[in-house]
Amino acid sequence: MSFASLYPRLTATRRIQDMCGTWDFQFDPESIGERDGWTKGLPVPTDMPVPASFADVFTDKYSREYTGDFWYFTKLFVPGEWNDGNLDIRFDSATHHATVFVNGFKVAEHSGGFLPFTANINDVVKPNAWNDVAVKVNNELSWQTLPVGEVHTLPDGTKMSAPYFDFYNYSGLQRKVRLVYTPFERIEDLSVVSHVDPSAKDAVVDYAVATSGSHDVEVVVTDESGAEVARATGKSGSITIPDVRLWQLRDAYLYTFTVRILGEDGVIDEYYDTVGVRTVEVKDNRILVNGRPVYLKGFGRHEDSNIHGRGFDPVVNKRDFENMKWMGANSFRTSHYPYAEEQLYEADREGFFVIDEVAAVGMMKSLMNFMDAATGTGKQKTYFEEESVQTETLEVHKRTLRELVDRDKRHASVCAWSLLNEPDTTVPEAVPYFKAIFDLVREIDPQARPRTYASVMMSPAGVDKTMDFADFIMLNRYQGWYINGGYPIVKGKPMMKAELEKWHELQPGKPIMFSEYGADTMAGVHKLPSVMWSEEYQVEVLKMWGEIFDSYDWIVGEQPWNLNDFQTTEGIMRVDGNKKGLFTRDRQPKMAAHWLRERWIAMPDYK
Ligand code: GCB
Repeated sequence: MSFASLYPRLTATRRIQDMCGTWDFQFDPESIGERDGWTKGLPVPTDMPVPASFADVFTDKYSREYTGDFWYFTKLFVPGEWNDGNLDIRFDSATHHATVFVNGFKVAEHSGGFLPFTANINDVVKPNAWNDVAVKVNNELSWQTLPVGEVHTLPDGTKMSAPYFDFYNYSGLQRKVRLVYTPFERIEDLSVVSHVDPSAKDAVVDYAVATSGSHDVEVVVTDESGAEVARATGKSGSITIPDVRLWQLRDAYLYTFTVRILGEDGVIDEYYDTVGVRTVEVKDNRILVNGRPVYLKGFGRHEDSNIHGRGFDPVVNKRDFENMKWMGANSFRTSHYPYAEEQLYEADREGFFVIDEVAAVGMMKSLMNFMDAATGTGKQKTYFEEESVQTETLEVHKRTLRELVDRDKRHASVCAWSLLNEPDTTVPEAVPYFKAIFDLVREIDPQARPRTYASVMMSPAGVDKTMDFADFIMLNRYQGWYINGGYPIVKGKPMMKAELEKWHELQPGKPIMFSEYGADTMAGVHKLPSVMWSEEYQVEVLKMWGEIFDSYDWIVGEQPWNLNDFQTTEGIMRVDGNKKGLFTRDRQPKMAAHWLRERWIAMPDYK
């Protein structure tokens, strides 16, 4: 539990000052910035928008591919009347490692590029004056970073990123930065757990509040019209919501929980968040929301767009939701890292089932390192056998999972956790590692949501050693593309069905869903008869998968790869990025989107 996990809110007692905009920016390839006083200002800065990834705003290769330390700098005016409380700078993320300095003093350090952290500046701030804010960021990948990768050095000494994953290593201050003022005695955490009895009119929500002081709290629940429906006092307890309206798939309803610390002279601190009342569980080959079996239709996605890179863009985000709704989708996976909180709030409001994935991607032999594969250097490396993975990486993974659950645990849309994407689960060394992270998530998630991981094709049923830990099975499979692509596609269906039946036999009672399948498709390429990369072929591949899914009633969802085309590291397998999108990178539908839309519109959200 940390204060950073509370999304910044303006309330009767809290203030927010937006720090987004144009910052100074400079690369620091020799890592001399700290020694040379860059914390007080950058020697030769260029302008850089925040939030944004830095890569695609530049026109030269060196800058786009830059790997190493780089600095952001801005001046922050801090209102003097805020000196009677806490002042924290809240970074919604900094990718991948950040050290924050205010007026030359180091105030925070954080690793992990997709989760928030705060820097308390009380001891160093100059009130009613301009303050120096410098952030040293580093985007190097290693076996101890999530996501996993390496740094290669070119003959001239320039570093480059070698990701073990198939998306561009965008980095920088890619989400919002804000100054947050809160009272000294403040609300630091809120968790909620719903209990739904489908035959009852009321629902009970257990809550727990953490504060930094000893005063008591009250919790007031209001409905969407703003009318009070329930209240309670005490830092933990149960609230009964009469005539409850549940949060349902694609039919969301959100209550607001307002928490107040009550002092002798009135309210000391106030915070609110939206809460959807719903349960989620796995039972008898089904995923149940409020006791009803769901069928997941949706996508693997990326936070990725032209020029912005992975910089949060509310306009692109809105369009993605509109496209998903147009498709008849009801779900998505945050492949392959935690998404901006704004996305989860939108999913809460729209009633989307989110599988929330941590950035544990690339835990795999480098045969699947797309960079190495593309350049033909495929070195055979293992992962879980390494001692440093079992110690250091495991600790990083656990800390990141704690931060993820802390941040996302209240969201009704967050219905399941994905703890890894495509790890090598063929080796016995994966087993203790999996046990440690799966046990941890069960222990720290108050809602005990189902846990899973995205299984890779090289770890099929019978070879995989870790599926016992997953509450439901999630498969990434590429029959019709990486296997049996083109004319031999006819072999794909029987092979996949044989594997599926084996999973069903080995893991009876566990629902199975597909979190990836698809085909690279160049928008505008049409071929009769179809060939790989044509729009016709993408339809053919999706049709084959539809027939597979419709053969078994224990298949509970389909999420093709990917909602949109997206940027990757350059290489012989990628034409300016991955083209498996149902939509182009500028968010227009390919032919297959129309076909899939017809299929999905006809399928109900609940089975
Ligand atoms: C996968 C990965 C995903 C890739 C995809 C592909 O299995 O999980 O990150 O982009 O395959 O298109 O190769």
